[in-house]
Amino acid sequence: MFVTRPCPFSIHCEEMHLTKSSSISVGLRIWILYTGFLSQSSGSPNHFHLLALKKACNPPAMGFDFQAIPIIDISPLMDKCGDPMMIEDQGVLQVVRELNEACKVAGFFYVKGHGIPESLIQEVKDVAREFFDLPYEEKVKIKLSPETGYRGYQKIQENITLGKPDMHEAIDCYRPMDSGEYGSLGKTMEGQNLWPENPTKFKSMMEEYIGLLKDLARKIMQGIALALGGLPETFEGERAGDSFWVMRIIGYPGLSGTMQHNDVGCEAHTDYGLLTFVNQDDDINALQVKNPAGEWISAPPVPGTFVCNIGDMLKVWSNGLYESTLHRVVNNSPKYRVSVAFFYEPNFDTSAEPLECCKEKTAGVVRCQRVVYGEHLVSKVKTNFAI
Ligand SMILES: O=C(O)CCC(=O)C(=O)O
Repeated sequence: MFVTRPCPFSIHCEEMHLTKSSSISVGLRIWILYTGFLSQSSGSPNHFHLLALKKACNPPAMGFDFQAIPIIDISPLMDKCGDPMMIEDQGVLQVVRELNEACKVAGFFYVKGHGIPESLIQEVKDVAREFFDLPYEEKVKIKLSPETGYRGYQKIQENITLGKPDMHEAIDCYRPMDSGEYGSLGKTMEGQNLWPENPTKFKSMMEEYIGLLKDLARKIMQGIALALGGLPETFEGERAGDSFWVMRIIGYPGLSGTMQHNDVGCEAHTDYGLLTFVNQDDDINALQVKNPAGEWISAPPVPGTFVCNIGDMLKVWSNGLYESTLHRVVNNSPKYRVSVAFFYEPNFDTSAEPLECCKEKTAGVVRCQRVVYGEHLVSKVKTNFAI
């Protein structure tokens, strides 16, 4: 469901035309000023820190051809979230700087120090693998269809991206939606999740995981809000306080008689919402990210981390300062690969449009058009399946 992108630029944002050298020099100059300011100030009031943050995070840095995905230790942000003094903490400021840089340059980053128990991260993949190991007759008991609100199981090649069937099977889940909850806007996505009875702990484990991931995402979004020059709670309340989260539990067959080298497990796409968390098998290198030069860069598994990437709605809110980057999955390993992708999304009926603080950074130029998240999601979901 979450992966058909007939046109990756269907979110209308004007591209930036900064040259590499101009963005580096401006960025460096402000950076030096900023770090100088921080080293000289002690006990400064919050607004000075906010001003410094605004300066540090100001210049757009698009156009760098990244070759690797940065790893960010977010533990200072996790510790200080909710503390009114968080923006005075040097550790938090460092995380905010790193988030800003990663979102501008790659749209992708790994997070470590996230606080989700490693045992749960592993168990979630283990129960997913147990489910995919079941006979088809068992799996299809929770079949995805328009009648189930596009929730449930889809077999290999039922998911369509760029008009081509993907070499993966999956269970798709969304925040439950009651009948009539969002009127005609929500009709397509109404429904409750379909959980398999087997493995028996599947539902309870996934629900615990979803609860923790929502909380983690909320905290990282506070850091991203600061990086953009906003207040920590920018993405709460009407924007994403009631996130229409999505989770895909995905299995990619390994190379075999039917699977050829370079068969694509999931074609190139961007994600739709705010922030994605990929929990991937530790021993298979399959996720690839496209850099501005058009090269596919590996996002190999890094134990103890999630791979994070920003989605289309964050691109809009950031007025195109942050990129929702194309990525794809190619499993050239002989092993079956499991990944669990959690998508932290805006509220279903939220209308995303460039934030004032982001328009300031583009001299008032509006680069991205307003988009209603639910409409964007439904337009994608309706073309994602061969069912
Ligand atoms: O399996 C992965 O590593 C990524 C999956 C993905 O990109 C998606 O479902 O949107």
